[in-house]
Amino acid sequence: MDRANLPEDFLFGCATASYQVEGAAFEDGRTRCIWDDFALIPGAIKDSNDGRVAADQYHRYKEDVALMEELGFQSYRFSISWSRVLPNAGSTPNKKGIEYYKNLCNELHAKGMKACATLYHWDLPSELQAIGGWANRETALKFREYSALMFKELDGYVDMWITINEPFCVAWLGYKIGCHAPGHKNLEESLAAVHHINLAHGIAMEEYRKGGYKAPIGITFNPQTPRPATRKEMDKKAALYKRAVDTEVFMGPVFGYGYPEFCTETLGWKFPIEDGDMEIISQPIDFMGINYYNEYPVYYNEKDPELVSTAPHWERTTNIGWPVDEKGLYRQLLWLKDYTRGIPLYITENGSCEDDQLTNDGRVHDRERIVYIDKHLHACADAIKEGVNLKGYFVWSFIDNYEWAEGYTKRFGIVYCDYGTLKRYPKDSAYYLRDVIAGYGDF
Ligand code: IFM
Repeated sequence: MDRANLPEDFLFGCATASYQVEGAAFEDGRTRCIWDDFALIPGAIKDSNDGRVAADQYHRYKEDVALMEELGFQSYRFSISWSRVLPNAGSTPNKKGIEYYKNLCNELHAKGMKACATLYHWDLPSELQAIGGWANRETALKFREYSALMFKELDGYVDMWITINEPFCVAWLGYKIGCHAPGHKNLEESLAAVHHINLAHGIAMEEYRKGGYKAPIGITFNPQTPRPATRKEMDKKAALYKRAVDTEVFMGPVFGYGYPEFCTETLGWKFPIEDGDMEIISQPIDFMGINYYNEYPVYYNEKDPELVSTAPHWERTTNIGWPVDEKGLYRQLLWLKDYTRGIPLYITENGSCEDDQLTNDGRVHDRERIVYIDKHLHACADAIKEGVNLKGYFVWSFIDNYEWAEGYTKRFGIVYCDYGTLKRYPKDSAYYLRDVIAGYGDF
């Protein structure tokens, strides 16, 4: 990718999330979160593993930031562990936990990088799950206290804030499909979770604006924008239905469109909305984050309650079974340009899961990942040419990590983590991205 195809101020970053990389799960006052608990359920995690050690970034953040600097990254997106800074979901801040994030930001700043912090990337304190988690409105109210504390403590440290990462996964995977913590399969609970995660975002926004803080703040979605498998009207409708259920149910309220009619009228879903909620959720944000990995073709399906079934696709699949479809990103960005009314957009995650092998020379030759990233960067450049206000790209992930229900069986990093020694090995894709950022990545 020739950097000249992208705007001069285009931001290049790399991303991770607390539970996936930090480790130090019960050190310095951090208490349990729902992934510590979910990992104990037999069969919940492919390799029965948990995030107790992960990539051990809690102890190795200096080494990691130094490597990011060597690779030329301009920003690091990480997330904050709620139960590290407010143990037991209580009201007494944990100084050591807060200190960790201050040190991380200081380190990034010392190396000339921006700190991009996500408040919630799925590691809910266990105590809040005990009262129903996101199905209980109280959890969204507790988010006020947590977010207000972070804004106050990390003001001047964090350069870019993200309230929630992928509400889709929190509500649908956690409460309807059940493959993520807390592992519930209950429609009513999941509808409550949808509304409360949306509300938590709005509540954090309210606190942020009240505090008069200056760093830009937004939210990250993983918009699902499937394509119709055929030209049939019903397949075209199916693609829109799926987009409504998987995407607009979260983005709609944030952008002031409310819950999609397909959900409220056709499916008859009831969300536990109280007076004033929709105003709280729809306050203006400064930017939106997009996590994009794939696009699927869909058919209309009479039997499915949501009327959609996934059609076979033709593209190469990555090691997690996802089709590689950079044109899907281009199409999605053009749709988002109008839907978000032109606000700044960032790709806050994009990357590829590959069957990485560490060779005897300490290298990982992950050519497929390079091709994947390169294609998606071209899609970004093409979208920018069409007027999409895309401001940056964060690769997922900086380092191999705990891939949720897949445990450590799937690798997304541009840096290889040897889970035995915790030694880091930059993969070829890390050097490819270094060259792109420096302006020499054309191939
Ligand atoms: O690892 C996850 C991340 O936590 C959220 N977005 C998708 C990634 C790959 O599955």
